[in-house]
Amino acid sequence: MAIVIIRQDKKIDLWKNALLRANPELKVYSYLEEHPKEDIVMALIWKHPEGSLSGYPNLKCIASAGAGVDYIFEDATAPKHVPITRVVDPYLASDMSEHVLAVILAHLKNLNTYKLQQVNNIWKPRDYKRIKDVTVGMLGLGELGALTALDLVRTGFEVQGWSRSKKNIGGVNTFAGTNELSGFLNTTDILVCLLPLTPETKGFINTELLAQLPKDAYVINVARGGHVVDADLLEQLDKEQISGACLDVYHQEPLATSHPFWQHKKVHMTPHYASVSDTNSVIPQILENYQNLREGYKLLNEVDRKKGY
Ligand code: NDP
Ligand code: OXD
Repeated sequence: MAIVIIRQDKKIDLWKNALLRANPELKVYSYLEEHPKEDIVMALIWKHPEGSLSGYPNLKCIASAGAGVDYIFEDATAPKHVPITRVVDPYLASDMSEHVLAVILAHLKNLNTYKLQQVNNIWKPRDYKRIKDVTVGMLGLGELGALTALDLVRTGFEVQGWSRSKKNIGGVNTFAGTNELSGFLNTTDILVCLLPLTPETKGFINTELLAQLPKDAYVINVARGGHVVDADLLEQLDKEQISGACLDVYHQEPLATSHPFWQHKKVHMTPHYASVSDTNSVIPQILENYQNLREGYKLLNEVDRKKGY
């Protein structure tokens, strides 16, 4: 039994060393080195090259090293019968919550606008908003959305959330399903997207959705670039229906330098780093699943292939 790590960033050694520190007996390979493919039962992957998951006849688990699994479903050559697992980790959730809070406060206190003014030598005080007067609406109340919502409640915001199935989260006004979407959007001042990217949620943040938000609403997308129809968002920003957007994720990453988001005064960008799997914190669940494979037990954090998340 062995694990192969497949990812295109420079973190293969980081993950390999962390696995071996936790259990020096493990057989762990980088997909870039010579390795016995028939020994591999687990592929620990992040944004693998398309096609790289085929050719492992005994693969029993595709373990995403992050929360998102959309990139696995996008690879038509990835084996369809092998269970997929995702990361569920307290730091992944709390890092996201801290990022969202930082973005919201920067918006309420005009920090991005002041930075723009500063580089242009402009002294111009601007009205600011108070936390208690703002309603934040979370699209998605899963592992990350639910904690972010709770933290925002604790900070003093009015918080509401929308998901596929109805939730009961202390202090959060919850909405579910298509029928309750308009009511949720109409009362949301700051929209935060933490949905998984699936065929149902692709292009979800479009003209029709943005038009249902109150005028001057602010949009934060920390989920996937594919949730947003870029041209629609740009149009609603230019029409002043939307007052600004903070984006961490894009259709193409890194985003092409010619993309209008880069130069847009109302778009604030971060480079898909809102929340990143902490290797040491995540390794125990990977090893537990490796053990589960060995003993034939149920896998932790298995993705529902029908739902796509
Ligand atoms: P989860 O799978 O735990 O939660 C997803 C939530 O979205 C659930 O509440 C689910 O509803 C809801 N949902 C899914 N589909 C629909 C739909 N069609 N209509 C309504 N609600 C829907 O995901 P996480 O919270 O762990 O993560 C969310 C996403 O965040 C990840 O998929 C990833 O893309 C992104 N991410 C981004 C990071 C970054 O650094 N920018 C870091 C980590 C993750 P229900 O509960 O009813 O099923
Ligand atoms: C994730 C991410 O899905 O980092 O974990 O985007």
